[in-house]
Amino acid sequence: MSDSVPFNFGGLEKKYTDYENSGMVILPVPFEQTSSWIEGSARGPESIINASRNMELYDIETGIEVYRAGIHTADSVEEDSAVSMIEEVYSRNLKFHKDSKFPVTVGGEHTVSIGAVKAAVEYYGDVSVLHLDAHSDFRRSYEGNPYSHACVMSRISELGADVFSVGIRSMDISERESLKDSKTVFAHEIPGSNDWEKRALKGLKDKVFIDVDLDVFDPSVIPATGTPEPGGMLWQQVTGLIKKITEKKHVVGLGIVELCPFENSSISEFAAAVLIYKTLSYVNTA
Ligand SMILES: [Mn+2]
Repeated sequence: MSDSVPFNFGGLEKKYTDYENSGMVILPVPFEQTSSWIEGSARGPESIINASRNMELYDIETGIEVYRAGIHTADSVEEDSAVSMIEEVYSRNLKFHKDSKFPVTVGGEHTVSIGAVKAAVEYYGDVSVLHLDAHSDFRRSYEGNPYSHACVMSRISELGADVFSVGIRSMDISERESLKDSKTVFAHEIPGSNDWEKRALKGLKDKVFIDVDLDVFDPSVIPATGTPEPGGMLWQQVTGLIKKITEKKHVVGLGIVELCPFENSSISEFAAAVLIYKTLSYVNTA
C-alpha cells in the first residue's frame, strides 16, 4: 500500500469523505478495558481502516460503488472509562442519525456497541438488535464489572432493544435463562439448513441494528479476535443473512467489534473491512 493513499475508510479521495456530503460515517472507537483473554482490540479500528485502503471499491454482487454516496471517517472516540466512552459513542451516533447519515461504529471491545444501540433506540424507538456473536454475552455482571464485554447484551436489553442472537456457541450456564430459544440461532443449528434465516427474519422487528462481534465467524475466516471459538459461521452465511435483512427490514446502524489484529497477518482486518463495505453496499441498494 502506497503512503499516498489517504488514511480513511476505503482510502477515498477527499471529495468522497466530507461529512456534509457523506451518506455514511465510520466511527472508530479504540476502547479496550476488560479483555478476558487475547488483548489488542484497541488496535482494531486503525487496522481495519488501514486494511480497507486495499479494497476494490466496486461490489460485484450489488453492482455499485457505494463510496460514491460518501463515506466520512470520523475522529476516534478517545475515552478511558466505559461510562464516558458509551456516552460519547451515543451522542456521536445520535448526531449521525439526526443528520441522516448511516453510522458504522468500529471497536474496540464489544462494550462500544452499547452507545450505538442507545442512540438508535432513542432516535427510532422500536429497534431490534441482530446480535452476531460466538458468545451470548448475557452475564448480568462479570468480574464485578457491569460494563465487561461479557455482559454487553444484558446492558443492551436494558435499553429496551429487542435482541435476536445468531451464531452462539459458547456460554455459561448462568446465561441460559436470559437466552430464549425463540430469540436465538445456535451455531450448531446453521449448517445444512436455511430454516435459521427464516427464524431470524421472523424474530426481528422492522428496524434493525446489526451488531457484529467478529468472533461469530469461524476462525478459518477471521482468526484475529479476542476470544476465538471453533465451529463458527462462514463468510457467505453471514453476508447472506445481512443481505436478506437489508432487503426485508430497515437497517438503522452497524457495529463491528472485537478485532484483535495479529502482528504478521492482515486477513482478519481485511475481512472486517470488506464486511463493512459490503453491508453498506447492501443497505444502499435495498
Ligand atoms: Mn464474542
